[in-house]
Amino acid sequence: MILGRNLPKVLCIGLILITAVNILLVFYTKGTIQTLILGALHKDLPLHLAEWDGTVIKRLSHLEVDFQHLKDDMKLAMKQQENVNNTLKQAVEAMASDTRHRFHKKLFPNSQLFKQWGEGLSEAQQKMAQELFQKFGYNVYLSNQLPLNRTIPDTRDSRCLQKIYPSQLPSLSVILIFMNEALSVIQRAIISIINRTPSQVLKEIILVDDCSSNGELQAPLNEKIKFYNQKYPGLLKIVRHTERKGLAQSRNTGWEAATADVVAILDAHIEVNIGWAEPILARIQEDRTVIVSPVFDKIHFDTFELKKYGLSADGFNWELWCRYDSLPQSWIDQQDATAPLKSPSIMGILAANRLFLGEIGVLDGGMLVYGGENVELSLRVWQCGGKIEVLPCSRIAHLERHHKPYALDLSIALKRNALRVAEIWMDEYKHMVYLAWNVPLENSGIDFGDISSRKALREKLKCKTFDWYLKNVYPLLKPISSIVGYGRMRNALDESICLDQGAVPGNTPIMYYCHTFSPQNVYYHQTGEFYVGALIAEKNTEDRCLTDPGKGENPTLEPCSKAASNGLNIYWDFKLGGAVINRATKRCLEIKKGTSGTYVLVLQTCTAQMWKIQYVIRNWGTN
Ligand SMILES: *[C@@H]1O[C@H](CO)[C@@H](O)[C@H](O)[C@H]1NC(C)=O
Ligand SMILES: *[C@@H]1O[C@H](CO)[C@@H](O)[C@H](O)[C@H]1NC(C)=O
Ligand SMILES: [Mn+2]
Repeated sequence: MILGRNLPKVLCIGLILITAVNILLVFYTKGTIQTLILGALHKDLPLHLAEWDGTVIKRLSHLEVDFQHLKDDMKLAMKQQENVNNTLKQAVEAMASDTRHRFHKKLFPNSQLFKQWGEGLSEAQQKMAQELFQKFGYNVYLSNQLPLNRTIPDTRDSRCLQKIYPSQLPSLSVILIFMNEALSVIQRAIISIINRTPSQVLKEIILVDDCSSNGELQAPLNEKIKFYNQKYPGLLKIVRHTERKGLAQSRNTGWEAATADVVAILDAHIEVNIGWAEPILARIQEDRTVIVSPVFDKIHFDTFELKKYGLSADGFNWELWCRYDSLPQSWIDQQDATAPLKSPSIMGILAANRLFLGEIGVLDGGMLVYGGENVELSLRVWQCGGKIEVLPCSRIAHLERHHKPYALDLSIALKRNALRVAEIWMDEYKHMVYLAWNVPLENSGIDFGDISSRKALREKLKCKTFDWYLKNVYPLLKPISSIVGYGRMRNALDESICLDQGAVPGNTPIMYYCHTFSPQNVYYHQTGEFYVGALIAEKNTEDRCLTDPGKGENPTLEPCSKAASNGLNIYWDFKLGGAVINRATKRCLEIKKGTSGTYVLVLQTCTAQMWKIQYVIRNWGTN
């Protein structure tokens, strides 16, 4: 499960906004050019057109009939012309491209599929491509045309090519799990595995179908399997779920069917790269307790082109969303680009000694749909005596979907799974997951299922504590124990509006209509700080604190520890249902009617306004 590289959500939203503005600008510019040129042809010629001789202009009017022909003529004319005016040249290009589009009208100008791809497709082809894209979340139309055995760039560091691996390596079962994947994508995965894995180690490829409804994954897939097995007897197996069981249980099904020394449990929308298996098998042969992850490259959902990703550790935040973390200094200091990289977590795809993975409990079958099962495995591996490493010389290209058709809102499943992980593995730090998701600690109303057997497993394996994990494996996460109230902050004058972090980028908090997204998360600390916005609680990134700048009537948000060391006014007195008073300036956080008649957030002499915060920890606020 890969969800973007190292982009905090805030940054993501910012980028989306910037992109949106850029798109608008692009359209605006193109529109303007078109208006200019078409206008120029129909009305009086502007100055720079008048400089051209009549022939060229006559030719211009023919553009719509046969633009390619004319473009050549234009080029000739331009060569003949001494002082070619660049502005006009560009305008002509724009018009030529406009004409091309008129031959094949863009039917879905707003579809992400056609932003970088699809030039020259007929309307029927566009319709088909768009329909497949909606259904699968990637460009199946293109996938169906690309060779199943296509080559992809070798993205390994050159030093990987010098590595020598033992001639005797453990045998390998590759497990591909899928649910309504495109057949051509699955076939490309299979063929990449057959072509790029030493045949003496590749024992089997096990397909796990999590109850796909797609017709082409029934008989047609069976036919393909038969076909491959004629060429490679017994290589392919398929296990089909008769009901949908989700990611974790599909991986378990694959593990149960596997028989080789090592299992590699992969998604079916991948293409393994040259030499991917040897580093994995050699490392697991060396140490049976290591769970390994390859390095991922990205296959673009629209063009199917490969983008090389740099090496990074696999991590997660307090919501348990996975993400990429920067390389630890200790790894950099080794100065060996091929050295295994100790990693707090896996992204989802993994390889392991089959028996060891069984001993520690494979995957938690109680994790539903998608998300969090990778963090659950990771905590279990580390806390129960194993380790996780990313192997720089093993690379797998992974198709990053534009959207996941089976779960339009992934956060619902992840939230539920995250609470389950917290309850089983995170001991006295589990509140951090509840806080990050803005869920009450008691009676959350979220059913994370029966955890007794997983707790018994933890007991049986004599696993270490989450405290040990934080200190020894993932010190980047910074648990906080001083938070006493959290959730939405509402003023009694109008409870339909909530304290909100305001525009990003920007540091001016506002009052805004209450919603359920993290920009309205607020965390009040016993020590007096108010964090506003999504909870971060990490060593290298600061949460933002509500601040009285001391002058003017607008509060600000400042990076907390920097603000503290600069002596800014970030400490507030607050009791549930009472005023919010800055300890240094004695001003109150209040709301007042602005010029437009709506309430705005201000700092002013206290008028005894009352605030409430959604959830309370311990007995805070009652005394
Ligand atoms: C093209 O013509 C316009 C209008 O006469 C002029 O403003 C512009 O500088 C010219 N561009 C070039 C590159 O000569
Ligand atoms: C792919 O398969 C075709 C047909 O078997 C073959 O001609 C071609 O050389 C193969 N390409 C690669 C890159 O292996
Ligand atoms: Mn995937």
